[in-house]
Amino acid sequence: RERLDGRPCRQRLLVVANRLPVSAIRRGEDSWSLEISAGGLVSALLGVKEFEARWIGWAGVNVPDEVGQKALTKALAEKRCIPVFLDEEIVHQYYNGYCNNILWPLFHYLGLPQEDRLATTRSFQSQFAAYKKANQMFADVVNKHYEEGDVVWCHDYHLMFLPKCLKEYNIKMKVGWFLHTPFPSSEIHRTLPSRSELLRSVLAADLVGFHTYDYARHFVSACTRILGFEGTPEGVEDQGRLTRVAAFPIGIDSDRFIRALEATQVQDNIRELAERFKGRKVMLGVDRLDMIKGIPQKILAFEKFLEENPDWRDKVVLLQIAVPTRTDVPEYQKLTSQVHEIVGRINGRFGTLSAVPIHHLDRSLDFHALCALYAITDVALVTSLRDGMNLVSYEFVACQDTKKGVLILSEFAGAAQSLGAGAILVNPWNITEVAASIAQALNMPADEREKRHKHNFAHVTSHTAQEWAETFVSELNDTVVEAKLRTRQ
Ligand code: ADQ
Repeated sequence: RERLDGRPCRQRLLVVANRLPVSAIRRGEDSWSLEISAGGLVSALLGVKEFEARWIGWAGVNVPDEVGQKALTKALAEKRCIPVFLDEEIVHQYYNGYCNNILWPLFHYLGLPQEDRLATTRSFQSQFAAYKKANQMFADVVNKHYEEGDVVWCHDYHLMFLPKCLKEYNIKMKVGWFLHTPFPSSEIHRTLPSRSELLRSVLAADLVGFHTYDYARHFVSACTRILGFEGTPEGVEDQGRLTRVAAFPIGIDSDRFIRALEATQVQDNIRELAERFKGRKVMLGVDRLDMIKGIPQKILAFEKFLEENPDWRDKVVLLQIAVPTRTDVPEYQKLTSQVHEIVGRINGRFGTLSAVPIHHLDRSLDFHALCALYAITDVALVTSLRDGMNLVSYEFVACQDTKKGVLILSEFAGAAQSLGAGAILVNPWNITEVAASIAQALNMPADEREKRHKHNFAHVTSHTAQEWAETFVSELNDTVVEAKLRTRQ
């Protein structure tokens, strides 16, 4: 394609994700204020220079009226975002229901919901119907904005039905799909009532990507065992049609963190924090408050460490920053109370009039405050029970070039594959082992810390988010679109 002035246009990349990277607040009948949320995906794609990215997704708000929808569409267009409008009932059934209550726990090995079987079956069916309907609504918007030559990159477990919907519209559309969570063992995926339909829909894509080789292998096994398709070194093949399947480990925009450490605001914050925790080693946890992050297990391991190491009791503090998410879901409310109860008990048990061993904050921190915390930390504790990758571990390493602190990392986080050589790897379910790792980390000699940090820092600064996005998109561009749909059901 060429512009009117004859210069070639950059290829357009349509990024489709459940949520747009903005928070939208309604100011009046036809006015909105928008704030860009600088997540990993946004900075990854800002770094991809040879493509012109457009975002398609839900803005996270219910806009039932046409005036509001028009105004929001116009405001979003300035940020290169295109909204998909979902009503409250669809959001309830598709997002809270099928995505967060069924797929999220299942993909993290927490199984399907265990309530009354009949009720579960009924709600399962209506939630799956809503999931398909919502995916079709995303597909309608993509199709409306698609121009020949665009590439379409679908993200995550919310949109597993999308590749098929898109190919039904236009078989020549180049479609990639990337999963940010683990893909579980095929034995786990087999329990999902809609297992085959979802696999077939994903296989309609030209390229399917995962964070690790293991997740890619689990996906291929699910396709061979459940659908009877053939697994090949390139991906999954059926009746001559190949879907490329590969690992594309995500990274972070490490320069953004390294640069932030030089900002005056961050330097001031670092000095303040160092003063406040003078004489004590700082341990840090930063997680969304989600059952997959293993927060109760982490805190119990810290308690065991304090129990077994009385000399450390007034010399170490654990800062646990937990951003509440999905706060309307009962399991998440239960988790919050459980964490509060454990923290209260441990602080009551080991606290003194002047200090407590655990500071637990139920909130998000802004970027600069987070960088300062990462920088003053001696030991970071990432104990996810399962985690697609875990970017907190990467962010911590990026901010540690002065201090050279230790990373304790769950072997069930995708990051264990990349940062395993520099971190202390643990089984987060084994509280005794995690407690022993805390002691090992706090007592680690400086030369060993330095050696481990160097390894991880080299990885985090050379495998960036930008490189991840570029590799995925250029590989997607290289796939040959086979203009036929699978016919086998
Ligand atoms: P998440 O489950 O959200 O992502 P993670 O990869 O750790 O997990 O990313 C969380 C992001 O939120 C980080 O950038 C972190 O800085 C930020 N964050 C977390 N707690 C915060 C707090 N209290 N205050 C401020 N910021 C906070 C999903 C998958 C992961 C996968 C990513 C990317 O579950 O496994 O690594 O997508 O693919």
